[in-house]
Amino acid sequence: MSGESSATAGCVLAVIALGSNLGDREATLERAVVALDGLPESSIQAVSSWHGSVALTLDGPDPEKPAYLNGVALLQTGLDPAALLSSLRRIELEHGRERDERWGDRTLDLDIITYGELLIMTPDLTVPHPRAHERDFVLVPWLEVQPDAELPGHGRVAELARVLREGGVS
Ligand code: A4P
Ligand code: MG
Repeated sequence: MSGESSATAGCVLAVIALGSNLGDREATLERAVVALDGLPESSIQAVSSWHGSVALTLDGPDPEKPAYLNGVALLQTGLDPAALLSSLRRIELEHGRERDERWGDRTLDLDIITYGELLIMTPDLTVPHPRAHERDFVLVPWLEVQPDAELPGHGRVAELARVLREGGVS
């Protein structure tokens, strides 16, 4: 990873959530991190460990489905949000992602959780990710790499994770 010494790294910190529940999940996630680090004007600043989680489907958690590995990466980038999203979709496709069913099983899912402090609401992109605040598989790995993180519009990530852990509604 090129880290802060990268001469081409941009100035916005984007929080990227990674998930996989098909194939060699860990290898796919590790390769995705390398691909993220190789994007133009971008460098990975930190990567969480991989956390196992029960598949969340449109009908709720489903332990019969293949389990996920999830994690979070901090990416410093000069790409604008639309360019970053299309880069993520390309990396997903390069790792065997097929889109047939919403919240269906996938080799790789890459979501933009935050892009600096920016609020975005276009047909293609909602940032911050509208479901991040209620997902322990996003919040817990995010805290690992950024203990003082804030989710714009929702507050401190540590507090959101605590509420989820204690079974409350955030
Ligand atoms: N899109 C809008 N905003 C964003 C954003 N912030 N980041 C659009 C990335 N994409 C964003 O996503 C559909 C469209 O969302 C994209 O084309 C993009 O234009 P998709 O990846 O094609 O489909 P999806 O992931 O099935 O849909 P969605 O609604 O994004 O799903 P979620 O909410 O990301 O949930 N269970 C576990 N345990 N772990 C998981 O990681 N992930 C999901 C997907 C479901 N269950 C899970 C997990
Ligand atoms: Mg997605």
